[in-house]
Amino acid sequence: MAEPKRYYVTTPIYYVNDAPHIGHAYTTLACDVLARFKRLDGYDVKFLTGTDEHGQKVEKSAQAAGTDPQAFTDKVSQNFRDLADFMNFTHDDFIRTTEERHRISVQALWNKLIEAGEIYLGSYSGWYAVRDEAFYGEGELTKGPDGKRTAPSGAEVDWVEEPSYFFKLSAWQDRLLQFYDDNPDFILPKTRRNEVTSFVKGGLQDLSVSRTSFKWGIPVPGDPDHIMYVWLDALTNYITAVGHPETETGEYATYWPADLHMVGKDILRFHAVYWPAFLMAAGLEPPKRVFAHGWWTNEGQKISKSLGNVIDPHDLVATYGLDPVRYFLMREVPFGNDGDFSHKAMVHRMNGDLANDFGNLAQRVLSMINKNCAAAVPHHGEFIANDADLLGAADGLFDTLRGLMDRQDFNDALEAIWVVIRQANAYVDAQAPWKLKKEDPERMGTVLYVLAETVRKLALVSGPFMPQAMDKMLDQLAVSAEHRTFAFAGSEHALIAGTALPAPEGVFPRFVEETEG
Ligand code: ME8
Repeated sequence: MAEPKRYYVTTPIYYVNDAPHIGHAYTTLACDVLARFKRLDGYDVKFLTGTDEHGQKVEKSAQAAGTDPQAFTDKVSQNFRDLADFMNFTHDDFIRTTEERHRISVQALWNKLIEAGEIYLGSYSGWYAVRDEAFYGEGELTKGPDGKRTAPSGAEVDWVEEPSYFFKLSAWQDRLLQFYDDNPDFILPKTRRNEVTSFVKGGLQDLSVSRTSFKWGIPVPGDPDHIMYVWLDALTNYITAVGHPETETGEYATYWPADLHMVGKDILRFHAVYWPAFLMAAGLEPPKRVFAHGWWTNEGQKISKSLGNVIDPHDLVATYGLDPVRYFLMREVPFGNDGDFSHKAMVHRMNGDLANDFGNLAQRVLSMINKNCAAAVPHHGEFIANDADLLGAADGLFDTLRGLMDRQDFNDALEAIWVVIRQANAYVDAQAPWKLKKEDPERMGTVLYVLAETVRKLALVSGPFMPQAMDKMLDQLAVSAEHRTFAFAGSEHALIAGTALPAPEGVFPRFVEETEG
């Protein structure tokens, strides 16, 4: 029997200490593009996002805002939810770690770890960075001229001494290395995989998994003076959302192990080292993949509140429009690398790739059909080699993209689409349908038909990246809603000659700089 086509993809759950910015939107966007792609390809998809609401960092932010943590998290979590709607994300679930389903799941996981003998009580004394919610060894820190120590991330650390439960991470070194060996694509991109394996080869310390010096967290079962370490709490969201602790039936049985945890490179260690160790220790399967993407800067500068250069996705979309922003973020840098946001690069993509290449292709084809073919899909005669080449290239995109999207290679996926867009524009120039109107109207019909079919395929395959714009393009080709999936991509579902088409309308606006005066 064929494998059921299922796909479970997750975003990190974001800390509710601050307003969402372009970095958060980026990670969830990548997941949204994948989720949409897989759905169009016939998969049963579960796409999870949400907010990470416990821990010292959130507690401190609530204090600074003069509110109690629950009211604070309610408010900030809603901002993340609103952003997801604003960005047209299609998550199936939005989890909050303050929900009851999550408390039950985390406490159940804790009990499994206790039963397995993987947790013991001791006391922690060492460095802790609230900003990263992470413990650091002395050797990892840099001492500044003022004597203050900072973590590799730049976060300040405090000395902490408190009773604590520990997870026996040190015992997992060999089994983790074996797991990475057996699953060569567990960590992508490859360079990140190497970083993680050398970290694990360097030796693992037992991990402190409870705190006693503050209260904002999930209590340790049977020892409520302790609350759970926020990362153990947070990571568990991925199984809570599929119904853990129920593992035999329901969504867990259907979707776990997750196909992909998408994360930024800053939190790879938690996902690729701690999380599989927790799961294996509890007798649960680790996820299939963790992809760590790169970091965005703004006009060459690190994005930070203190520099005042945080990019609010709302502003970006107000300036350029939603789909151009979605396109830019996925196209501008190879996924996995760091990227720089600049107005110049954004306008270049918008006017070059979108308005000139793709927009112009669709606009030319649709207006010629509108004028010369009585605003209906033209009839076609025999196809010649050039026609078949273009149609074949457009057909080939679906398989090419399946391969690239399975490796989260978004920018090459878009490049592959643009190769066909450029080929189609070259075909328009070479075939010059406007000249054929008098000389050979049947050939004109064939050429415009080939082009309309190509645009249909281009719009279908680009839909996950730019859903609204591509829907608009498919509307103009009168493709019915149920035919907008990859199952209907092939030529056997091609446009039907004689189908009336609405008046063409540009899909991609050109960005015009405002000039003074
Ligand atoms: O780490 N460029 O939450 P967080 C690209 N709660 N991506 C960026 C970015 C930037 N400049 N800034 C943020 C946490 N991100 C934990 C996660 S998961 C079980 C718990 C994205 O709010 C990127 O995905 O600090 C990064 O990993 C994430 O936001 C960190 O979000």
